[in-house]
Amino acid sequence: MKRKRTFLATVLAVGLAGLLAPLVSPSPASAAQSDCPSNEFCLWKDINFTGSRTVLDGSYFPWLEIQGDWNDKASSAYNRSGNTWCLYEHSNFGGRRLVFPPNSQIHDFRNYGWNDIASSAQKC
Ligand SMILES: [Ca+2]
Repeated sequence: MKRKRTFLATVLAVGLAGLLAPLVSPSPASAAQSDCPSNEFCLWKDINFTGSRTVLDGSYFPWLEIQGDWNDKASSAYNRSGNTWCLYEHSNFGGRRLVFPPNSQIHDFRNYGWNDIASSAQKC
């Protein structure tokens, strides 16, 4: 009798795990987004926080190409910090500006006319 109850409990546990797994598994997009460390501002080369990622660990980036081929390449960003960050169209904070309030994100720069535009960044 005890054995049968254990078997039933196992079936129920496995069944529940199977039902809950899709609810707790992060989607690929959110998994990539969560790769951005806390208190940092992160850029991705592709939309939806995919492709190569860079962490702007600091506060002042007049030439994004110094980060490693990041000039005119960013397509999504996550500001996982309490600071406001700005991206700029040109190097040395020139041209148009795209503002990221604390804890904000843009999953597709195309929606803002900013795909592959950013050339510099800083806390602003
Ligand atoms: Ca540019």
